Amino acid sequence: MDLSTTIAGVHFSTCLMNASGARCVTQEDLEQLGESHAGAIVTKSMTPLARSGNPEPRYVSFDGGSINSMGLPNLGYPAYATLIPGLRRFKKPIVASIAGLKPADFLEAVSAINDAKPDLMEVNLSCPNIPGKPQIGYDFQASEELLLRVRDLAAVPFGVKLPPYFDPVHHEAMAEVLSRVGVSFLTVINSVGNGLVLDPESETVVIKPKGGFGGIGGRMIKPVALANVRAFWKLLGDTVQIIGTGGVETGQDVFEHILCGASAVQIGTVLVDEHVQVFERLERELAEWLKKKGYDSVNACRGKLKEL
Ligand code: RRO
Repeated sequence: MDLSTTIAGVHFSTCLMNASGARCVTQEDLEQLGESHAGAIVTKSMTPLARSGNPEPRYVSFDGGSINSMGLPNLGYPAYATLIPGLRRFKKPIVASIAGLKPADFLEAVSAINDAKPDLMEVNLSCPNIPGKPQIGYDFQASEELLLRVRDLAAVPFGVKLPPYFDPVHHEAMAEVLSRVGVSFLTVINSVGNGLVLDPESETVVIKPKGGFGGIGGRMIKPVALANVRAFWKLLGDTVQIIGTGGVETGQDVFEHILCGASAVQIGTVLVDEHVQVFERLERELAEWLKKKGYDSVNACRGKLKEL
């Protein structure tokens, strides 16, 4: 079974990789991804300065999903710029995730990371967890202005990591921004921002930052993720590759993302739960699904969802 894929002209030997944020902050995390069956190494979103993130507890998984308000804990881009060349020994694509608290942070990180030559950059317009900083992806004009400046600087192909949208008008508006800018790929979706999970016994929220509000991931967000993959695939076709993220626990979930139009799939909550061994299981389960449905590759299945 051919599980390989191509994103922005870069070949991936399998279409499964970590979602930025899940087990990818430290050198050890990144090396474990390198040694695993993951098809790529995606870094934690990086900012100019190292950050320890929000106060704990800040990540809780529960039956059906996870809630997080990590607050961008990362080593800072200078550390990732130093680490990336060493990760090349794993002979798989390296995707540098770029974030910031203000536009200048993104531009600084893009310029610095150029020299480390990651294969791709994923510009994160959708972190929901910085108090007082709205998700840029919900402001179409601000997104376009930032991406145009990134385009002027980036020396490798770049894509965007988007928040979930819940209205076709918003999918259309963002697709137009992406087309005008000429981004190479998109990753949809980031966590569903500012959900609330609580413990009725103790009558308390389960995470500390922002009064308990945080990004929701895992099984319960799959329909939202699939809808965003499908909406953008229908708007953009195969001109811009889509990395589906959200709600993937099994090979069936990966298969569903690919049917909707995803060229690759990222794994978040279940990677945190199961560690990097999850990639072998998902690879096996995806191959079984493709075989059962008569496809010989990920490519052959992409976008084949039927409508009634
Ligand atoms: O670090 C986080 O709190 C975080 C980020 Br940057 C993100 O993009 N998505 C998320 O769920 N958490």
